[in-house]
Amino acid sequence: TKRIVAFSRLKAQHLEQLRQECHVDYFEHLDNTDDPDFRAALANAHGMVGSGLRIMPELLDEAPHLEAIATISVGYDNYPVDELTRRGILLCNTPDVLTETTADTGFLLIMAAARRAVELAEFVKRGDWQQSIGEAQFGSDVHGKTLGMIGFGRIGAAIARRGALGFGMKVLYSNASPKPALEKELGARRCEMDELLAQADFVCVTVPLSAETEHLIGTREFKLMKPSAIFVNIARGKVVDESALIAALELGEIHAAGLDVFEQEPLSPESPLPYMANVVALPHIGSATHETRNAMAQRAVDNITLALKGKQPISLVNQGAWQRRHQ
Ligand code: 8YV
Repeated sequence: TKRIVAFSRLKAQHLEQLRQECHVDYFEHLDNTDDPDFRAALANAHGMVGSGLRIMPELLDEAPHLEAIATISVGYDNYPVDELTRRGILLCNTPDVLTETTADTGFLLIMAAARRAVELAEFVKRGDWQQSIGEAQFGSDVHGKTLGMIGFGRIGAAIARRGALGFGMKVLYSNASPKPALEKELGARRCEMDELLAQADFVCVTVPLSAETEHLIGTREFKLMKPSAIFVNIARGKVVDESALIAALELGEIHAAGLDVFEQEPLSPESPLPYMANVVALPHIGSATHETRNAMAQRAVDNITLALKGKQPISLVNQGAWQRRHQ
């Protein structure tokens, strides 16, 4: 029987499904890969399932039998993809099942930041709602405005769909490849990122984190945005130069921000971001609903069990590793 290391909390039903096929070394809480029991399990493991741990290329030297990894996330910036492919180790992720939930979170941030929902809910909680609210509490409209999507993949498109079809928004996008079907469906227009930044009322980032997108948005980009712009990040914190974002908010170069992701997670206690009145900060809840986290775990379990049986997993990141193993 094959051996699997699982390093995230799994429901009994998922653990059970894994145990029907494999021997499972289960680490319910693991903060880093230094744990000696984890290392010992890894030395014999054929598969690995989990999320939230950074897997360094050197760690693979200690996992000589590893055939496949199933991450419980769509993003795979925590994994050394090229090194995995070189070694013929399959990397599987969980796309599609989290698209709509994550897009809901994106729209939640757009709405909350524009209408100042968190700040004003706190105002009510403090007992400060003594008379009808005035201009000092007004927000900005969302409907009919221009939504600029940086990245136009599955999640970006799902946010744009909400904006265009539900809120009559005009959609601009910057993306490596054109998306003619979405242009037709949503009336979206592809443009250079600089043009998008200058025109959008809402700038929303949905690109995956990679060497190319690290600090894609920094001082220069914030200066290009309208002073009334609302910036939303549901991708990865490192796509944005966070000190440039803080400066832009403080200087009034942009109006507000809605953030689900940060350069450091959990957020550093020193970060001023959650305390700024014009910032809505969430603790990386993009996909965090009961339904969707369940579907993600199920997908990861299906991926790893298929992979360890020598079958093509449902969502494979590195096709090159498959070719290395099976040709
Ligand atoms: C994950 C996410 O659940 O899927 C992703 O890429 O960001 C979240 O949905 C999170 O990364 C888990 O650690």
